[in-house]
Amino acid sequence: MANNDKNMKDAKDNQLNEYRNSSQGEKLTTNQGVRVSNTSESLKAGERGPTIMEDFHFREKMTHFDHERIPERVVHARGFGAHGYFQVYESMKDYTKAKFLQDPSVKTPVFVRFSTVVGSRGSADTVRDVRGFATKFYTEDGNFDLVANNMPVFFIQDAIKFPDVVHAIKPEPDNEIPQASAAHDTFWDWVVNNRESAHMIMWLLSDRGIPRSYRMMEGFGVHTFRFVNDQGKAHFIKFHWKPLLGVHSLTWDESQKLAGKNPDYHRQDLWDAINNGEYPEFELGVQIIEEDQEFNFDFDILDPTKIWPEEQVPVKKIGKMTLNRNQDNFFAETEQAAFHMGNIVPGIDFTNDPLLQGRLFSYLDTQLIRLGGPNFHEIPINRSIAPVHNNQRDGFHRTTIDLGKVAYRANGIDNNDPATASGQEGGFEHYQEKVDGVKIRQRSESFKDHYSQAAMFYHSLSDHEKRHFIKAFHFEVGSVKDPKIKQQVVEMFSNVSHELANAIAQSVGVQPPQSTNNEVKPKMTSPAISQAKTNFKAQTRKVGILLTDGFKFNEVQEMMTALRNNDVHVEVISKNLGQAHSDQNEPVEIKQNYSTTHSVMYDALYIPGGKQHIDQLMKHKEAKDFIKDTFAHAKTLGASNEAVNLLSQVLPAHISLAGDQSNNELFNDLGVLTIQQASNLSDFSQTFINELAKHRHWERELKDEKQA
Ligand code: HDE
Repeated sequence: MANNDKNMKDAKDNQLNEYRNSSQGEKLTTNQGVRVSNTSESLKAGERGPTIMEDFHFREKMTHFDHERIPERVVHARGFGAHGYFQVYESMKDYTKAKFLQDPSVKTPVFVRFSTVVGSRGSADTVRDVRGFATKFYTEDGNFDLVANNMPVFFIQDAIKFPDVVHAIKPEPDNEIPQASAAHDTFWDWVVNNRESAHMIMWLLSDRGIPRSYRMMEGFGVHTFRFVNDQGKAHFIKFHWKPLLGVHSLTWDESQKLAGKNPDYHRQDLWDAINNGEYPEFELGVQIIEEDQEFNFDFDILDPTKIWPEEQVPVKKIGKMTLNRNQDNFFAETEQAAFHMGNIVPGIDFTNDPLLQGRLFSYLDTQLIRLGGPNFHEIPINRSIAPVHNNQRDGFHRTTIDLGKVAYRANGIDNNDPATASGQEGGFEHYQEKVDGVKIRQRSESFKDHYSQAAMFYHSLSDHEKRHFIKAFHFEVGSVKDPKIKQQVVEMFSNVSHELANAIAQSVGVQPPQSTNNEVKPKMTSPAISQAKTNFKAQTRKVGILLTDGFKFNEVQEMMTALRNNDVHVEVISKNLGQAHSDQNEPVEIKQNYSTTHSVMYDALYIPGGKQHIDQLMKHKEAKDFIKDTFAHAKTLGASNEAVNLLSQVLPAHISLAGDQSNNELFNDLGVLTIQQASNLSDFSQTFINELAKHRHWERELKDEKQA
């Protein structure tokens, strides 16, 4: 593989191509290439007789099947991958000598695996959880793995506690309940006894825990790393991924319904977007701190339970990743992908963050059994595109055929090859940090403040985010059975906010906090924590249209054309699949019936006019449920002409509709758009698209609550 190949994307694709295998037009064979004449009847002694041992094809087929499963990852078991490429915006030479961060014309191939953490491989995508965001950069200097999450802090400060937090959050061991959920006694018992988790709990129970899409989440490297330039000068850095579509979340009710209606919601969304050519894009950002500024902050910059507030240390956007190719085979690529914190390239280096240090051990170790031995780097998805030469040999599933006799160093027979490389020749040289200390099992005093940033988080949320967050506590802590644990949660979070602690106590049936004067007053808020000021776009979102026979064709046509011109997807839904016919008998294709879809699969809903069609919809309970859920989940909802009557019937108490208005006047009440006596929908459809771009109309939740 030429090192000077500018189009590195093709380099990985070409490499994978050597392993792709299509059976189209081929004969069925055994694994030894022997053609098989019959694979549906085993070899028997007589038609009704016993199966014969000699049936080598039966034995091979069955043995392979019996061993088709490998252990799932102990965490991040459920995931989904995609290929793409990364390009730096301008040379980062002043900060790092990493080759993939030098030349804007170079496309470095990447493979990304998104995941949930707690659930097993078959669990639902939309559960409340941290999301993994692991990226393998196939650089010309070898593989660099950025193994990130969608939250910037972690539960613990020292890796030795990882088995404890994972045991606590996983299903309880006596009955393996609950699946993919933190809402149970052992987890909250662990939280109240491990208060460094306070800040991470804030992120987990916020809307960040239920993303709308993998395409709409941020990624964070969490730890403090180093960039090192070719002069050997280092800077402390933190990595960020910023999605161009903005950061958006589901509502809790929606995420629960989706878990049943479509457990594959997130993977389907990613797969479809890439297939449709709507390539998800993420900008890579870095926060940079000079080495001599290490102690200038009121938190320890090595503490993984702390963020560097973006208002204090801005995120510099240095490049962009585009995901443009779906995997060919889930098992071969997503399942066998092996990420490792130690996959690092010259120009990037570690720090003494004790969580990072422990991860350096765990990732390599975990692959040995999962992937069956030490040669998992030879699995196509894990292979570097930079040449690999060393004296490591043999082991399970070795595929490389190493030539020659020599597998040791120092050697004279082969001229001491393979030779080591100096720093100038691209050899990895560890940053020469001075380390001086006594052996000690103790945490630094500077890691002891667990509440300041948790309080900063709380006070940085917008009103609707705070409401969602408090409700998340009601569910999570309300699901805990032991009143003692619930009380301890209230006491613990009274350090963050008494308003919050009281709201939890009231809902989960325990006493308000006993402590007084313990609430931490944050020195600052960090608007970047909130999702309220993210990017808002209508593109790639999905709109449902409810139809039955007798609808007004021009209304549907106008709306569909406007949506499609804005790269919005449209699906027509009715009671039965097939076609619906307009009042002038024009046919429209029905994509989904009430059983194959649900309101939670859409970002917005539109209902056109037409008397006969609306009379029918009024009789469909499912159509009414569609409207109620669209409304309750704060989504854009549009109705034209006769459809306005349907909305007034389904949502009588909630909303001011154009029912009282007339004469083609567009009425917009918190994203519920209505118009009557309209012959032309051009303004209406444009407003519908603008409202759709807002993602949700959260103020509607307040109105809903007041009138409930
Ligand atoms: Fe992981 N983590 N982790 N983790 N992690 C794994 O490695 C571990 C942590 C993250 O898509 C495992 O290959 C320890 C932080 C992602 O394949 C395992 C500690 C962050 C993935 C492991 C942490 C992560 C993993 C399980 C505490 C965000 C999925 C399977 C020190 C920065 C990678 C595997 C994929 C997976 C260990 C904490 C992200 C067991 C010991 C912090 C995205 O090795």
